[in-house]
Amino acid sequence: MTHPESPVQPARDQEIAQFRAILRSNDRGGYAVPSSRLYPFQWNWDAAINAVGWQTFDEDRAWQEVESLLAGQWDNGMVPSIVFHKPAQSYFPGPQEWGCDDRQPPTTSISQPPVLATMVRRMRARSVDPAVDARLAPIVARLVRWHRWWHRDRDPLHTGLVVTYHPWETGSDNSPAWDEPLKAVPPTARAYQRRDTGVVDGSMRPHKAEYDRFVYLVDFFRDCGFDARKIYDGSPFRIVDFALNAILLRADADLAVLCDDLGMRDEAGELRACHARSLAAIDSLWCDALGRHVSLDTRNGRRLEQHTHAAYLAWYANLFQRAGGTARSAALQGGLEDLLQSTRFGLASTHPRDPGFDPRRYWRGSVWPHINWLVAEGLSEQGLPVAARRLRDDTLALVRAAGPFEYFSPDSGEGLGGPDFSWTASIALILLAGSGSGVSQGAACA
Ligand code: 2M8
Repeated sequence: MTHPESPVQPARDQEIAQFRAILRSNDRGGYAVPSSRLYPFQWNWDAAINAVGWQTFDEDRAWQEVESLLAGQWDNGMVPSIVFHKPAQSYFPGPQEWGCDDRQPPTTSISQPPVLATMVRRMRARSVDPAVDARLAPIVARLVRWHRWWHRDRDPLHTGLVVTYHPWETGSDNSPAWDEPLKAVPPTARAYQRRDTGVVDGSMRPHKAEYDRFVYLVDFFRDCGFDARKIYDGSPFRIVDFALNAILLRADADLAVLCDDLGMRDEAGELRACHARSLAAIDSLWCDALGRHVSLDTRNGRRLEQHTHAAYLAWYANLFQRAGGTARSAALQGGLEDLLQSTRFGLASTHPRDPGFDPRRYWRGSVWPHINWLVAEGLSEQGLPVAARRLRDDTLALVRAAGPFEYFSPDSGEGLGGPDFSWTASIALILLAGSGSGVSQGAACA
């Protein structure tokens, strides 16, 4: 702990002030945009991370971030990937392309990795508001409806694993893991105008071939009238993303505890049943030969074996609690060590040995601060503090040297993508406030 009069303290205070100022400048009134020109709306998992960032200095504003996101929830429970609270021209595709411009507020028709319940549990544990549970009750009720939507609409055959229909829904949009399944998606035949490459250099963004397919899928969902069964049966892209399923598993356990705490016993039981089924099912994604879990293309049963950051979320999801878990955790630690040693800064989102690796192009190799933090949280919780420390230290080193960019080159440390990025500032605030989740996984999954 730093002594109050130590010369380090003013520098730290200055840093904290800088990161707070980024959140404040990206605040559009109850929600923060990820980066003002590149992403001028509220994104789902960004909002969850930003809420934790806000809570380091403004708890009321933190809960507003959550409430604003949940205001976009659909009647079927889905919490969309983007809530278009106010119009802005600098982003494509907007609410009209999604076919959701008549909703209030307008949204997309897909979701994003459900980290929110885990973040809300953490926020409750750190709350200084004596009336927090009154504020939480409607939030938790909405979270329960969202999780039900995942298990019902995205797992209609009750396999225990949820599917996703769009790379944007995974959050790791152009990961090499999606290259193969994306080949089954026809490129759109219609003209469209990208906006992202007008804001950041095209070498840091997905290729046109990927966007042609991203747009095809957006149109396909709209043309299906957002009918859950039609989309499940007909979507040319239908994958089980290991990262998203691991995040949901963890979030189900955390939401069950929140339900217990608020006296929602039936909901807690329902979530624990989902959790138990998913925990058994996710085992099928483990690959002994690789020593890690992989994703799955459910259209053809093929495993998506690219070495990406996703596998390292297994600790965060507490997947090694069962028989044989210790050996698997050791195998995964070997993979992590190898990935960390392969670049100057960890955690590269794709291993440099993977043919799809590109250190500057978005999810094909760059380091993402929020992924580092989630992985580090899992490592700490599972008693692996050395690797956790390495990830936290690398993250702060990158942000300090290059500034709070969207992502970073794992080789040069160059800041890439959007500048003054909200969740990067949030992660820096969280790391500077001290590590540890304040959440015990053992209690969650008991
Ligand atoms: C990126 O995704 C959006 C689409 O949702 C885009 O590229 O236009 C991803 O990095 C995603 O994970 C993130 O939530 C979003 C906003 O930061 O940007």
